[in-house]
Amino acid sequence: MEDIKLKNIKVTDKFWSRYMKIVKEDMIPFQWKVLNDEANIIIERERNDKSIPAEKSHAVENFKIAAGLKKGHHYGYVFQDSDVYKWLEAVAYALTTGEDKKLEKTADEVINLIEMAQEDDGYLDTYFTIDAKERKFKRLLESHELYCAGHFIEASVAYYEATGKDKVLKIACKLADCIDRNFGREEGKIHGYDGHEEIEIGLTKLYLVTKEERYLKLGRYFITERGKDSGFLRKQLEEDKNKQPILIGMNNFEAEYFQAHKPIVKQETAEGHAVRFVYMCTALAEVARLTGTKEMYNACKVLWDSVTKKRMYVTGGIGSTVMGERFTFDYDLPNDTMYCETCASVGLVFFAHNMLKNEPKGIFGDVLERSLYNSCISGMSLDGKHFFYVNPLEVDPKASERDPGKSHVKVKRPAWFGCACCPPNLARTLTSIGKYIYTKDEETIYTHLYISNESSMNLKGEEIIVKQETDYPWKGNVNITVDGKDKEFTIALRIPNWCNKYDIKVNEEAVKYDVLDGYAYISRKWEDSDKVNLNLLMEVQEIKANPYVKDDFGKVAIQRGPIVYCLEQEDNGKDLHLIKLPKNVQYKCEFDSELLLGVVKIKARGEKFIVKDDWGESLYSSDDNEDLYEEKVLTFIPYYSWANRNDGEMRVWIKKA
Ligand code: FUB
Ligand code: ZN
Repeated sequence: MEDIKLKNIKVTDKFWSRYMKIVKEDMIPFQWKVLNDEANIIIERERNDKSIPAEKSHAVENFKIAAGLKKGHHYGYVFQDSDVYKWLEAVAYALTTGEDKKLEKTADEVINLIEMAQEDDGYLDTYFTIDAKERKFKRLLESHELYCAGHFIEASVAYYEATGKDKVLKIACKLADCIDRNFGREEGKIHGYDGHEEIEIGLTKLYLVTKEERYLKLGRYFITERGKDSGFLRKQLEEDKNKQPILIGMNNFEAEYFQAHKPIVKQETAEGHAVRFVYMCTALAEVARLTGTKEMYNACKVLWDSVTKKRMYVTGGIGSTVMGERFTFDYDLPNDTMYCETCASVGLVFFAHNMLKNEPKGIFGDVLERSLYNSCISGMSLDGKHFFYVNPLEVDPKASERDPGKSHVKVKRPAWFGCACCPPNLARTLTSIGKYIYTKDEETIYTHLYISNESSMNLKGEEIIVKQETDYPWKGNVNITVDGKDKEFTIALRIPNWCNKYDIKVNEEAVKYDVLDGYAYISRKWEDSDKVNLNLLMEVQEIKANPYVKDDFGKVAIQRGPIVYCLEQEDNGKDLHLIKLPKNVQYKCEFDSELLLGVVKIKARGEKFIVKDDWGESLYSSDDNEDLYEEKVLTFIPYYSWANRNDGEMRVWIKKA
């Protein structure tokens, strides 16, 4: 199974084209200014922690210093370089789908700068080149050297594929060769791995574009090496004569935090830092596919189940606590202290996508869709200039302001963060949204996402044009036109798990199809302009969580199609915790073009608890008078669109009678 190349997919979708446009026209130029410290914005700390470097980004300046063009010291996190790399990757995808000479020139200049910052032996990392040459590869628990390298390699592959210019790829190969010389099983090399997975993803992509087996071997090495010696990361720190930490606080974490507590193929639960975990799984799934290693793919399935069946929020967010931005334990999904980092949702999308390349199963496509439409895009304001690092499911502005344990739960999206991993991560995902729509093998075109597009794909040596038109995510109608060239092949359509009733027609007529693992397979001889019509019934659904999710017991989340909804104070007044949905509540849906750039809002007659005057000043009472509720018309809005008006309370899980 393989991807369709991004350049062969033209997204024409109303919903996603707006995102792609806003990223290209607003977010990318804005982020470029921020990386150059020219944006005139306030950079916020992601939580109340004075040690977070937030005076400026300095990311481009770091490269200029490393390149010898400027004098000074490195500033920012040790992984600040990755902000530039993710920006470059987003630019590459934006250029793949539309020419922009000015943007390309800026990107070329950045690549020249990166080339100048690269050391003669291929080493590339501005922090170490500027301020800590003698500490290279000596503190991998904290250093993020291979993490940054992985991001650069990903960007370079994307830029090469977008423009055909190979300079960036040469820099990437030189860097990968440097890593290859330094790491591996051979005598004299470091027998170890990075504290933050990412290089593995980069290497699989570099292998695919260069066909150089060494890169796949190295990616596989990092995967098999992780956790073999679970003490590696710590031992390295102890052996380092210079005890000065590079990233304060990192060395408090145990091996499990870095998914290094046992070999990956032996790991059975989603543990540690959530972004690290999903990046690891993304690479694991891809190496499993590329090398045909069953043991690796089986491990992927076990880890997939752990994260999606026991540790994932209804929004597709992951990471239950701010303490280490990590997983905790099964069914521990608090709504108001959670983490749900935007990068973690983006990483879950990558993991799901790579699982789909191994095996087309609805469970992967469903999570891909859930995460994308909810906790990924909630990471960005509708104007594309403000971002969430953390995506809460319940917010009370008072608590965010006064409770030190909730300082990470922002009410408003900041313009930028001291740790700016999320905004450019989202940018690169949104500009490449097209690549998540399909995969294909020799016989079958799999449609995982319903997004209007025109694509061409090679099947059995023939160029097949597929055109998809839909009003998703607001309506469940999907029309697919296939120029089938009289070929026999199969089109597989994902039937989302939220859909209880659907209908498939070809050329207006009922057709025979088989359903397997969440996909409807239509096999036939396809002629030019054949039309497939899929109609997915999109109803409002009350979603319940497993009863062991303590925070959601007795509550429901409202979902319609792929979109999870929430209540905001702006529409429903404050004290959202007093609101209850009665039994047999009726929901009414209406597309409101004026609201939040056009959304389907959901109205319902709910109830609000009446706080009687006789409560007076008392905090507790033994009064057993009957509780009284008043009727209240509720307005639900899509979760992704919250916090785009006035500050206020928000909640996803609502009490249900
Ligand atoms: O450590 C690099 C990135 O910064 C992680 O992926 C994010 O969670 C943030 O901590
Ligand atoms: Zn992030």
